[in-house]
Amino acid sequence: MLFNPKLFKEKLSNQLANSTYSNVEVLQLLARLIKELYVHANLSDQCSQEKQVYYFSMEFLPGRFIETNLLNLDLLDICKDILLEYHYAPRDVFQSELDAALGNGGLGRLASCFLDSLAALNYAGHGMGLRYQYGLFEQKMKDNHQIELPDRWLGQNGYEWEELQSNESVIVQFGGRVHSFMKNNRLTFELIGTEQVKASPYHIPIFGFQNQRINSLTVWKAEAIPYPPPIEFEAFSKSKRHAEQLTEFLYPDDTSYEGKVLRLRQQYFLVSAGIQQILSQYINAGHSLSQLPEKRAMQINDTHPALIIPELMRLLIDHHLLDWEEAWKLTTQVMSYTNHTLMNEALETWPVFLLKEQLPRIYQIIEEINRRLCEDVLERGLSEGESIDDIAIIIEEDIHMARLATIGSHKINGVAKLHSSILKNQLMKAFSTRFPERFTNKTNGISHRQWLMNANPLLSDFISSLIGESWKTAPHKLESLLSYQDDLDVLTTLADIKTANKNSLITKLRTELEIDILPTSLFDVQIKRLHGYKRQLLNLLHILYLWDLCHEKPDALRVPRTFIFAAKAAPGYHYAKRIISLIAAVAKQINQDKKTKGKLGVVFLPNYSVSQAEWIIPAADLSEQISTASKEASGTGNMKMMMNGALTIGTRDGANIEMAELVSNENIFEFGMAADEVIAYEQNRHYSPRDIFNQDIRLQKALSKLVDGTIHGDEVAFQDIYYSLLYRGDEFFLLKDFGSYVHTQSQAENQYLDSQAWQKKCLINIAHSGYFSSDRTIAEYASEIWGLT
Ligand code: Z16
Repeated sequence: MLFNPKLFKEKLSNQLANSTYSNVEVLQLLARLIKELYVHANLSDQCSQEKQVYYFSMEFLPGRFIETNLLNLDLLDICKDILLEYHYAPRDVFQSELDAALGNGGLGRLASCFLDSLAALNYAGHGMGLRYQYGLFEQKMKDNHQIELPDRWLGQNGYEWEELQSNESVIVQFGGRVHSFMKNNRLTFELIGTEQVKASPYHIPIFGFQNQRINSLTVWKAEAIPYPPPIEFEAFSKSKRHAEQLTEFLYPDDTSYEGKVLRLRQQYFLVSAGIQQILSQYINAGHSLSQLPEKRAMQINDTHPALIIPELMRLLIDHHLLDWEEAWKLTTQVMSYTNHTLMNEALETWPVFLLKEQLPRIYQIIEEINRRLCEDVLERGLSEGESIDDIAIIIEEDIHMARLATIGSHKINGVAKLHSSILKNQLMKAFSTRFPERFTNKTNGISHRQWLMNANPLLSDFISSLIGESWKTAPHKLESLLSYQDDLDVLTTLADIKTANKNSLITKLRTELEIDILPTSLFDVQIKRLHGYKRQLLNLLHILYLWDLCHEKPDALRVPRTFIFAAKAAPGYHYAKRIISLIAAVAKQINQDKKTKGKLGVVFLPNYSVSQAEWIIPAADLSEQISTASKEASGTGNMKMMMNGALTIGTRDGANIEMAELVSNENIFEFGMAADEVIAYEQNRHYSPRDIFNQDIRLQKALSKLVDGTIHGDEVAFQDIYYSLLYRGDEFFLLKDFGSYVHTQSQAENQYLDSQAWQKKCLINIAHSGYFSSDRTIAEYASEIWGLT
């Protein structure tokens, strides 16, 4: 028995008894003990026969590990007791851990929830990512503007959870040229004159929930290869800088694509390092390559790691001397690809010249994949209305990465039913008609351990007091809560827990940010990346409308409300930053207004992060999920708030649709156009925001505030935003959905007045949220994509 809580207890007590420490020091002590007693003690257990899954992702967004790890190792209560015994406040110790923010938003956080569930379900499933020296920028607000500062998450004394595995370093090659020649009657390819970069893996342990499983998240760091002496310092420091640049920064873009060389190099660095390590470990274990698909599976998280397909082909053909057909068969059987967006501006394409220059052999292989695909398609014939340009990977001078990922994978999935269906029937139509069996849906999920047990202990304990603990490993059992939906005591306790969580948030905001929130107000929450399609601006238009209403009829607002926003904008996304400024400006203005004080409040919380979300989500009453239908592939914040007893106001988009199916329409506030209506408007171009504006006095009043000096005291302050809606086509249909949004908001308000009815809806939502546990999602990937048992 290698897991030994007794030893942990003893060592921790001894250490704490011997001297006094700062909170960070205690945190580091805890991490050291966990690594020593659990990870190192179990290293001998590594050469297992079970199938290994690797989740390749340019982003992981774990936030803090301390509580997750203690919970999973069943040390949380023991640890808290010991800390208290030695006069340390557990919360302060835990909060001294810096968030690991190696991701932008939903995609990276999903990857982290998946790692948690893989371990909890006792699968051998690991993450492969990059060890960015700086994570997602830190956001500060200055004069209502977003300022970006570097995120130094590694801290001054190093990151407590990682461990360098220097014996597993590999070399990644860029540039150079391909030398081809005949050797033993075989056409052979060799790269010469390349730039070589050393890739060093750092392992972060991922513990299963009280089941003895330890998986890993491996993050790769780029380093220069030391020159053999005598060192030419000038040349070496230049190549050192060039190499280290590779893993310096996370690109701060979310759902958008920038064709930058450094990003391409990052992507190749990840997949080449990762697959080299996996293959050499596989071969050292004595396995035969022909069995690779039975023993290994790799998931491509969005197209960012799609170069793993030609990279595996390269290794199999050039290094292991397989012929093309064999190599292709193994590659496609091992690989599968998840698509996370259909938005045009996010679909990656790389210019041919860049690949030729940076990765000449990889380019050759892609060209050959494309040649074979097109040849095959033309041989079998195109169907009516189809052109080869709907299928080819290389069109003119661009390489279409989603197509490469699709043709190189045995399964392709979207992340919610609606999204998968549009993926299959529209974006990838030409592929799905030829390979229908490859297309599937895997609706996203979230770790209920992270987002309910850890983030909301009050609710979690209350649930256990009602239905026992089995929901922790079988989250669908939350459904047994349904039998309490008319139990007044239960509903009252639910309301009390919400109030307690709201008060904790209030206290935190007051002490840390000097922000004051009305405790008795409805907390109306929109927390996510700032993006046009997510429509934070629609939320704001509703706020402006209510503000007006309050002035005209002082008792019109029957429920006091606090609107809570948190969002980072990509530094280069000018429009998104303008919306942040507008929200901040409106917040300032409304909060100063004596006439609406006590009725209406707006806060913009700077520096949104996983750990901030853990505070906000348990305190939310109303969850804003208001994307333009068809644009939000899934959403996962929607699931987190549902699980924590908030009601959703949302469009029929992404996973909202499946939430509504589960709880039925009276327990969710749906509004707005459906996806097919949006798509029809986009195609027929008949949408006229001006017509809607002209007919709706509420919109006229709300929008005029952007330009009449009400906000900012400056006539032209937000004219650009005003213009984007009225004269630049209102790309995301805000005006179109405004009426229905306002109407549905007022229904939500009515409902909130009846606390019991509201809490009943919350309970029904919590009860059905088990479906959105990532344990369910991972179980589906495991059986239908990865072939795990
Ligand atoms: C991202 O976070 C998402 C998609 C994408 O192409 C790139 C990034 Cl960085 C998000 C989707 O927008 C969201 O709807 C989805 O829930 C999430 O990925 C996880 O699938």
